[in-house]
Amino acid sequence: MEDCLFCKIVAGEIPGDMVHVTEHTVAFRDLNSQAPTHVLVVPRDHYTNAAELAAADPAALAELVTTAAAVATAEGYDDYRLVFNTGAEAGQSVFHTHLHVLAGRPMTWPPG
Ligand code: DGP
Repeated sequence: MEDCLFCKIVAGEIPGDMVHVTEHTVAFRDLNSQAPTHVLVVPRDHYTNAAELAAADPAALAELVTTAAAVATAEGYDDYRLVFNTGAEAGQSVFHTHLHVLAGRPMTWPPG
């Protein structure tokens, strides 16, 4: 999709610090890291948010989660937090589905 930042990272048009790549997903480090490990797992195909992806391609949504778990394991963590921000008020700033993987520090609840 034109003018989508994460589509451009998936396509290699903008550099990303890749940590894991599968047929359907790409995982790269978040530029604005909020934890010792903060990785974004995105589908190669463009969907606006997690619910849209789930409706269109449930298997691809599941692969985001299995990829996230593989990333956490590779980074040496059993405990991690997965976050889908959906909508600007919930903190979504890039409108291409992405799963945040956060690990390496204690997580508080409720989130801010
Ligand atoms: P969200 O706010 O949930 O939409 O998360 C978007 C994340 O994307 C945010 O944590 C910062 C990150 N981000 C923004 N621009 C870039 C970029 O150009 N490269 C990388 N690696 N991450 C980015």
